[in-house]
Amino acid sequence: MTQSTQLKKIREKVFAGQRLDFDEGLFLHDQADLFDLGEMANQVRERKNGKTAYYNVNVHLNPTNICVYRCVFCAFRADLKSPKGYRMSDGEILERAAEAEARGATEMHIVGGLHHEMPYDWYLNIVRIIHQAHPKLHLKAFTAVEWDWFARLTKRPLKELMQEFREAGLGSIPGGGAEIFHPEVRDILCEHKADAEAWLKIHQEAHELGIKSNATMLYGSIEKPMHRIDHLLRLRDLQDRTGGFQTFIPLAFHPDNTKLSHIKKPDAITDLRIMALSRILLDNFPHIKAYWVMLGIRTAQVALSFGADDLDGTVVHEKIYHDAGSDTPQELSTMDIRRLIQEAGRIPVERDTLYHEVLREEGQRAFRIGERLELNQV
Ligand code: V47
Ligand code: SF4
Repeated sequence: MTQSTQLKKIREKVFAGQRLDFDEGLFLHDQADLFDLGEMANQVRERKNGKTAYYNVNVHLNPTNICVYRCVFCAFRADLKSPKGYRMSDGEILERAAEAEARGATEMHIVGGLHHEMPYDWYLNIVRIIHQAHPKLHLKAFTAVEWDWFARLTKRPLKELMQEFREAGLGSIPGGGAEIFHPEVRDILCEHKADAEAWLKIHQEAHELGIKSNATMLYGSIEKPMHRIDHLLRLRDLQDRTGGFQTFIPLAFHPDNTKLSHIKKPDAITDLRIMALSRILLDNFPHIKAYWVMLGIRTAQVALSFGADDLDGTVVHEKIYHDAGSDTPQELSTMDIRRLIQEAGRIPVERDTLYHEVLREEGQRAFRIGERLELNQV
């Protein structure tokens, strides 16, 4: 089959809502031009989410950066005795949660390092004290790597731990720690932490308990195209079985201050290609997120026409990407986010973590493209 016949066949499948296989994914990755990819991804995006672009009002909390692991792509972690290392007290954590509520946040995104000395109860207590003080905040807490660590610390079954956390106030699980599943890459990036099977099993168990989660892929370090396609299809396979994933977030590697600082950060074209490819291949994921902190505001805006239907949130206090060289602002106001979405020709909708629309004032639903918004400032 010639290249153009193959592309035509794939386009027809995508437009008919049919699933692509590994070879077709690889063909698109290597051969399709940016506009073909964008057109197909946008078709899938609009079929699933129309012209809507979601955002939420959230705050990040990284209770510690001290970590037993040494992932080579990570600029955030610190050794136990390092001057850069920190661990927040309960008081500092509660202060951050009070700040989140005062800003009108509906979500706290809580992830961090695996501290050498802190017991399981320390992590559980973080969720408990925040939930007790601010029961309306949705707590999206701890990546699969952290959950794997909790199971190693306690030697208890994961589902039991998740139940315990849910009773303490856990709402859902973020998508971090997935990196690249394929062992040829994973063994180099992060040798000792939860492997692909463990990561997928943890999300499966969460889904079986009715806990929703997200998924990510770290691209642009040492992986090859086939590793990216393999990663996406493993996620699609689990989603077929559980339906528990809400959002996929492609994460571009940021090299500054990491052991891979000789590698160049992916360019905007790569970012858009991966965004589009993810939307096309992950036909069973409801949402694809253009995480503006990682992409930069301009590329995130364009990504809303290359498959993405979500910009994440106001964020505030982001450390992981800023430690690794991100020059995006520390936060965006909801007014900024709504304006960015409208400029991209999309309809801004504030969502909560589980994608319910948040209506803050009477009539907000009426806001449409072109209107200048003064509402929703927090
Ligand atoms: O697990 C760490 C990645 C993840 C670097 O679920 C890096 O809604 C690039 O998962 N360059 C944490 N990536 C962030 C994350 C996330 C972000 C936004 C929303 C959600 C969600 C999840 O960041 C880590 C790791 O995969 N990461 N260091 C780096 N230098
Ligand atoms: Fe630790 Fe997470 Fe950084 Fe790996 S990515 S070193 S697990 S903080």
